[in-house]
Amino acid sequence: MGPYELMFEISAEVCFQMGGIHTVILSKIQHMQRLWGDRYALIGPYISSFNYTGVFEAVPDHQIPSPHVQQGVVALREMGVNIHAGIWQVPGNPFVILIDPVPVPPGFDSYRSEFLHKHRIEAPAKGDLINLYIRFGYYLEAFFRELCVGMQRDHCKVMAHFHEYMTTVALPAIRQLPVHTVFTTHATVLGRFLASRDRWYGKHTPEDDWHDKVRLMSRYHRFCLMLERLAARHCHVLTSVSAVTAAECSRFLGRAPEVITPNGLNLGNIQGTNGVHSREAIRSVVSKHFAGDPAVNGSTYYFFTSGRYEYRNKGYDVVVRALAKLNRWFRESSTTATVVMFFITDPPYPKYSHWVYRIRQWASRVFSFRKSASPGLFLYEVPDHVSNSHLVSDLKKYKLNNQPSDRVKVLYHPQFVTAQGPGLRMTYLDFVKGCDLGIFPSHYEPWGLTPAECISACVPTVTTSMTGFARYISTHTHAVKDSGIFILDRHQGDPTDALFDVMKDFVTDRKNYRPTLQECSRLLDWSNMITYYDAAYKKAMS
Ligand code: 1S3
Repeated sequence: MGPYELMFEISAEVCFQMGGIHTVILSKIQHMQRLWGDRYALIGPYISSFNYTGVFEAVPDHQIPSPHVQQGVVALREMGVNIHAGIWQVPGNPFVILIDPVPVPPGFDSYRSEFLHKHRIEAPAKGDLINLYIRFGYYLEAFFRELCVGMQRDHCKVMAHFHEYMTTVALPAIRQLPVHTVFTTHATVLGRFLASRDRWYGKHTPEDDWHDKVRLMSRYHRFCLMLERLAARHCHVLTSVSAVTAAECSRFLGRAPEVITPNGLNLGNIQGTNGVHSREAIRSVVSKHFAGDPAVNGSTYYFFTSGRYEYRNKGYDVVVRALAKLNRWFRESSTTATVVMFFITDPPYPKYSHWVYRIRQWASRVFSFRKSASPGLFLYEVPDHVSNSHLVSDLKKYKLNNQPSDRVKVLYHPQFVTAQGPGLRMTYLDFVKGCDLGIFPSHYEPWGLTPAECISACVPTVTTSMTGFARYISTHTHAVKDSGIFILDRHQGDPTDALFDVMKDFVTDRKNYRPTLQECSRLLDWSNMITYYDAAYKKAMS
C-alpha cells in the first residue's frame, strides 16, 4: 500500500446498532483487515447512556497500535475531549476510537457558524441532533489535524471512509489534509423522503421538481440533505450501494458515484450452524405464548419481516393486507396449516430519531414500561408509542388479533432480536435460521440486507423489483428462477395479491430450496463483494 499507513472507517453505527449500516461494517471487518492488516481502525460516536460492557474494551494509550494515532488520541484527551480508544470485541477485534459528541467544546459557536456560513447551510439554532453532528465534526477534525502532524513528518497518508452524512461535517476540512476520502451513501435523504410520499416513486424517474419538494421537508431533514450534498461534493470518491441510489446521487446530490459498492455478508458466520436449535427455541417461545391454542403446533410455519420502521417504504402495510387475505383463505380452504408471523421493527418516538431517539428509547425501556393495549400481539410489555403505532392499528383494522379461530397469528417484537432479550432471546441470525420465510415487500430499499441475510441462511425470502439487492442478484446470476427468492414486481403497483399468492403456495407445497439458495448466496459473500470497496479505495488513492 506504499505510503498509506492507516485506513479509518467512520460511522455512527460503530459499536452501536441503529440499522443496516452496523451490519455492513461489522460483517466487513475481517475482509478489511485482509486488505489493510493492522492499519485498519474504526471511529464512531461514544454514546454515554449505552452499556459498552462486552462490546468495547479500552486499551491504555501506550498500547495504541500506531504512534500517530496515539498522538491524536492523547492530544484530544489533553484538550478535555471524552475520547475512548480500545478494541471492538467482535470477530477481527478491530481497533476503535469513540468520541463523545455531547460536551460543548470552547469556541464551538464560532466553529458552527463558520461551517454553516462557508458551506451556505441553514440550521435551526436549537437542533439537538444537528449540534451533535457538528460537534462530532469538530472533534473529528481536531483528531485528524493532530494525527496528520506526525503523518506529514513521516510522509505517510491516511484513508478515511465515511458512511452516511451523520459523521461527515468535517469531511471538507479533512480533505485539505493528507487524507484521502471515500463517502458511501446507503440511501439518500431525499430519496427516502420522496418515496415515503409517492407510491409511484421508483416507477418513474426521480422527480424533476424535487427542489420544490425540499420545501416540504423539516428543517432537520433539509440540513441532512445539505450535509449529504456537501460530503458528496468534497469526497475524493463517492460510492453508493446500488443502481437505485446511484441514480438518486446523480439527481439529488449532483454527482454520480464513481463506484457502486453492493453489500456483502459473511457466509462463514451465517452458514456455520443449521437452524434446528433456533427453530426449537422459537417453537418454545411461541407455544408458551399461544398456550392452549390447538392451531399452533409442531407444523406451524414461521414467517417474519424486519427492518427500520418506515411503514410504507419497508412494505409493512403490504404484509398486513396479504396476511389478512391469507387468514381469510385459511378459513375457507381445507388446508390445516397455521402461520405465526413475526414483525421485528421498532417505531420511533415522535419527532426524535437517530442518536437522541435511541437514548430516549433505552431510557423508556428501563424506566417506563406500561401495559400494552393488545398484550396478545407482544411477547413482553411495551411502551405506549409501540401499542399506538400505525402497525398495531393496521393489525387491528385487518382483524389480525390472534383470535382462536385465526390461522394466521401475529407477534410484534418491537426491538432488535438479541441473545440478551427481551422476547426472543437469541441472535438475529439464529432467529432467521429458525424461520420458514422472510418477507420484505419494500417500496424504497437502496440495497436490502434482510432478504440477503435470508438467502445466506438458506431461508426462502420475498423481496421486490424496487430493491438494489433484487436488481443485483437478477443481473448477476441465472439461478434466481425457482430458487426460493420471490421477487414481487412493485413497478406494476400494489403487490398485496402477489404476496398473498406466494404465501398461499408456500404453505400448500413445502419445497426444499436449500441447494438453490446456497448457490445464490455465494455471490453475496464479502470475499466477492469486497472487491468493489477495494476498487473505490484504489481510486481514492490515485
Ligand atoms: C440502509 O438502511 P435502511 O434500512 O434505512 O442501508 C442498508 C445497508 O446498506 C441498506 O441495505 C438499506 O436498503 C438502506 O435502507
